[in-house]
Amino acid sequence: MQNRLEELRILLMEHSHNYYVLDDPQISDGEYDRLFQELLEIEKAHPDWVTSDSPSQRVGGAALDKFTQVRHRLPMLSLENAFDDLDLIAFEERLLRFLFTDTKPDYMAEPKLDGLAVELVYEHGFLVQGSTRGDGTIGEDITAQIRTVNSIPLRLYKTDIPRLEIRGEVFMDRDGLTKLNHQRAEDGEPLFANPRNAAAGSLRQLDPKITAKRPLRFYVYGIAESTDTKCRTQQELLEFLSTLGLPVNDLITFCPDINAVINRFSELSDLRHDLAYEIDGMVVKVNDFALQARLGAKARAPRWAIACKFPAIQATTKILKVDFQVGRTGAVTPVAILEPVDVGGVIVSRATLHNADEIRRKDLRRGDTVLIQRAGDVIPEIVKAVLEKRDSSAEPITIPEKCPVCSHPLQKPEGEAVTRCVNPHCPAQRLRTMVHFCAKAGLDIEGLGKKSVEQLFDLQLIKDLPDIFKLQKGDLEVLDGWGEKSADNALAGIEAAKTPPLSRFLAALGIRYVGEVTAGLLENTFNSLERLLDVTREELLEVEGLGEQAANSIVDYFSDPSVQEMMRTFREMGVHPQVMLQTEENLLLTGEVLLFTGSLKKLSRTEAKKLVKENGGQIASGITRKLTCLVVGEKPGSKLKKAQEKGKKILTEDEFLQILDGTIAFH
Ligand code: I6G
Repeated sequence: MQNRLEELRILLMEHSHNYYVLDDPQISDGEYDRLFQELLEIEKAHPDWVTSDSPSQRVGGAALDKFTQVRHRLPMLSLENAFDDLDLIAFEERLLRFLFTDTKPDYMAEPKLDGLAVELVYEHGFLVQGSTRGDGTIGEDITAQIRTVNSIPLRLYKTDIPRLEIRGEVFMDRDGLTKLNHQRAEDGEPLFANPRNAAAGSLRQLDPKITAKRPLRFYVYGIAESTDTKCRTQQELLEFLSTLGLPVNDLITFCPDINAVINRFSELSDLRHDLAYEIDGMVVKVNDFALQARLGAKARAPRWAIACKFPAIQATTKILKVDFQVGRTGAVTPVAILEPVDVGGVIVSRATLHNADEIRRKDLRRGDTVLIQRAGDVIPEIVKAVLEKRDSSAEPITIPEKCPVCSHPLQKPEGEAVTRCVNPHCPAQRLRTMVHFCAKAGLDIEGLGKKSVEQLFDLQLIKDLPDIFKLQKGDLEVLDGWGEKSADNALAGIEAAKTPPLSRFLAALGIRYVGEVTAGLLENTFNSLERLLDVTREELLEVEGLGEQAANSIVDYFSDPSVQEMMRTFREMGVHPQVMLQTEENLLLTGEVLLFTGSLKKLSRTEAKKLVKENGGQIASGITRKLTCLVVGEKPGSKLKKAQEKGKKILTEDEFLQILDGTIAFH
């Protein structure tokens, strides 16, 4: 009997694959149902024989209280965008420059689905986890919901791979979305504006039984680590994943060169309206994994792939009025309040006008009819005024002379497009800084979203950043919209935010020109917050990747007495940013400052510098005091002599590579 159960599981798995993945059913629905009933009866008689890959386990288990977080073993990156043929050519040129070669690569081109990226983990062929992309590092565990998607196999055809982290897109096709929205309209529920929202809204149901009723589909696009299989190219990988039973989009094509990529983009632009599902562009990938590995990734996106987007969706509407918003850095941004209009399924009622130069360049007036556009998730923008429709009541838009919030005179520095409120005590700036500090891009404090921070600020419960750490339960639970539970939740979030990674803390402070990447450089180089309090401009300029604007801004910020006082208060409140030293310590070039000179034979300069950074080292700007080692290629020139005179360590290119592959030691 147990053998029959295993036989039924496999039979049903194959028929389900034929139906949902290959779109080629081999038996009738009635026959499938009979096999399924037989399986259910055996499982009912022997509940302990039910396995996680049984087709009976798809229907959706118990509802969850909340989603738990999942850290992706390797980050789920995003993709940079291209918009036309020229951008694609520029993409190839960048690749060739980086690789220091004239040999052009071949590519794979795939339709870009308007869905939700997910990771599926298979251990020994069994699906053990499904998660959302989240912020790329941490997503949500949606295993129970993922299991209900019929085209996602619960068990792969091969079970000899210990662990495989599959990445792909869950989406809803046009037919599925139309039917779902029809039903929602009948039930008086709000409609989903696009397939992406429908997929996300369906997967983020705590009750997987609801997800099971949604017509979700899935296509795989890759794996987390290309070396996990023996495949050498993206093309081989997709063929291999297909043999495992995973659904691979049959419109993915091999392109021998960038011209073929460009042709394919044009073909897909024509084809897109006839497809059963919505696509918003095409993803292009360098085919060869060895080249992909050499190209590596930037902070958020791989260098070897790009998303080429279809032209934006446009509509016309009217500028009703213009508001002026004061941002975190005092920048005053004009925002057009529009007559609400449907742009490709999304109702748009506001659009940024950016700054005075942009308004002048586009000659926009209050009362104008304007053409607006939206590209994917991008904030809508005004393309131009429809001049034929302008009437005499249209009024010029001028930036106010005084801050709309604190009335301090505004400044527009020579050569800059932005008008700024320079009053450091401007409440709008303080509020925006606090919102940023608590938000996802900052310390990501649970329970302190934008609305709550605005409320606490309005009530003067928080006036400055450290005040966040002084909040008491009694302050919060009595407020409108709060209760004991939400107060406890926020306080737990605040407590957890007291020991953030230093780089996260620095990015959260909202120092101009200090985003995630620069904050990372500061953490790696200076290793403590205290060290930054008296950092000099010269020291900052020695950090590779840190420019003059950022250096000036950092010095100005930390030398300000009110900032020094704020840092003291943070300490008193128990806020201690942490430095991730343990991984750094283990790296081969930690503490070393290298410089390359002469022509390298095996590496391009960019690759060489990247290797130094990946191995914990820094790059010197010249033969400086901090330099610890000069790597010399052919015809090294005067730098070699200078470094020798100063007693610096000298390595050849080969020795440098041998150190990195562990053949010889650095010291
Ligand atoms: O092939 C892809 C399709 C969609 C992707 C991708 C994607 O994001 C939604 N993202 C990455 C990072 C890669 N390929 C490599």
